[in-house]
Amino acid sequence: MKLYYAPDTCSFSPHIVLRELGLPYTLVRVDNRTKTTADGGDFLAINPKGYVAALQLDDGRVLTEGPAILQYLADLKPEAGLAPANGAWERVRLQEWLAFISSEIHAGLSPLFNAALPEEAKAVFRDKLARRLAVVETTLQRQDHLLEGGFSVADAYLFTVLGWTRFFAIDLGHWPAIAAYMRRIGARPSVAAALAAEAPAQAA
Ligand SMILES: N[C@@H](CCC(=O)N[C@@H](CS)C(=O)NCC(=O)O)C(=O)O
Repeated sequence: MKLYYAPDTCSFSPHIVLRELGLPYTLVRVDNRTKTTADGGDFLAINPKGYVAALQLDDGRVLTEGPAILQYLADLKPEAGLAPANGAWERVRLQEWLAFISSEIHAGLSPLFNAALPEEAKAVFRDKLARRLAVVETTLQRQDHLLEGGFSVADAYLFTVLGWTRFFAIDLGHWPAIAAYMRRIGARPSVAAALAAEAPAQAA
């Protein structure tokens, strides 16, 4: 498999999951501005949507959209327990979290990256985000991970997008359970290894 990624983006979550699962894969860096790959390819030929993450299977098929990629990977090795079995109530709970992270937190943070957006508009998104984080905080006050059963692909995704708050001076210390969660997930060997693997690219 090949994971098309860009540093400091949502592709970090399938990267964490690939390492958690110990599956063989190759990382291919994408330049999101030029839509080219580090090996000189046209990224739009891989993913016409023009964004990471994209997962290319060994037979050439390409899967996009983070929540779909995460679940596909987890199901390759169900014994690792990164996603409950399809059909189980907890699987639907996982999908509920993935949808919430995608549409409320990932998409909620995205406007803050937009240099053209005025500060007053960004303040609206910050307020909305704070309300969404309150929901996460309540859950993490009760349990260590988003699912009661333990670490799942949803945690890899949430950890990734909440990591962007450092770019916007959003202090996660306002949500103590989230801050503790970030330290907990950040201490996983898979996270450190994925960070290290992407670090040389960041320095480039
Ligand atoms: N709906 C997509 C969104 C992916 C996405 O937002 N990718 C960003 C990085 S986090 C990107 O590559 N943006 C570049 C662009 O849109 O040109 C998903 O959930 O996978």
